[in-house]
Amino acid sequence: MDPVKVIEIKKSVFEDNDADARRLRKELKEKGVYLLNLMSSPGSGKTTTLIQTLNLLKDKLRIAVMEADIDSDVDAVKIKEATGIPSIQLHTGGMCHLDAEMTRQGLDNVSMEGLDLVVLENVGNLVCPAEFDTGACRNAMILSVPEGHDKPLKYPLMFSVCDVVVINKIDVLPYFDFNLEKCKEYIHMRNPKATVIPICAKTGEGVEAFAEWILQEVKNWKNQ
Ligand SMILES: Nc1nc2c(ncn2[C@@H]2O[C@H](COP(=O)(O)OP(=O)(O)OP(=O)(O)O)[C@@H](O)[C@H]2O)c(=O)[nH]1
Ligand SMILES: [Mg+2]
Ligand SMILES: [Zn+2]
Repeated sequence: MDPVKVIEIKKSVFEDNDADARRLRKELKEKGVYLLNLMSSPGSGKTTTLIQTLNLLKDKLRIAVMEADIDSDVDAVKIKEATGIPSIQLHTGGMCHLDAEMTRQGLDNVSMEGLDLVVLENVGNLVCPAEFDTGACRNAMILSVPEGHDKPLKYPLMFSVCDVVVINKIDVLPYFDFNLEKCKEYIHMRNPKATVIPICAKTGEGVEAFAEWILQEVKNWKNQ
């Protein structure tokens, strides 16, 4: 297998990230490529969830993945090996989030021709990724059971900017005092319209609902 491409992202010079993000969204619309920004704390299961989900979608959509991390290429390699989907690694030069210009630098290294969907796995962090619009069409996040059901109360912005919240690692619910109903209530306090999807990325349980959410999103967006 060819080694994955590793892109060293440079710090942005743009002052107005919101304007830049709007510009990027418009360009993506013109190209017909839907960009999904996936966020969560480190280790909540972004890469594992993507492997399961993209394996369900790869015959229906043409997909590429951008894995953002401070260092290493392990996630891009995992995606490529487990799904066969083209995947590149973005190194953020120590930055703990991506903004629109940094996302654009990544997209410049993706062959966009004929593509339907690019998934950006953002840097694992519940705080500043939520503060920077990447230019994505939608934001998704994963909260895993060991993190606790109170996270929407403590990290309000992350939950208010996400259209879908995947609750991962439901296989370990018996070992934690995680209250799924309370968690849904807290998520809806932050974002009444958020879709909540409980899954176990390890076994694939519930993952088809997330795949279906993405598929419908891409279809609706293309028809807009
Ligand atoms: N028990 C259990 N473990 C899981 C599940 N999903 C992921 N894991 C494990 O959680 C760990 C972290 O998973 P990753 O998919 O690497 O998490 P990530 O969010 O991509 O991590 P970073 O990219 O480092 O932020 C791995 O050891 C996974 O095997 C699950 O549903 N249940
Ligand atoms: Mg990962
Ligand atoms: Zn940051």
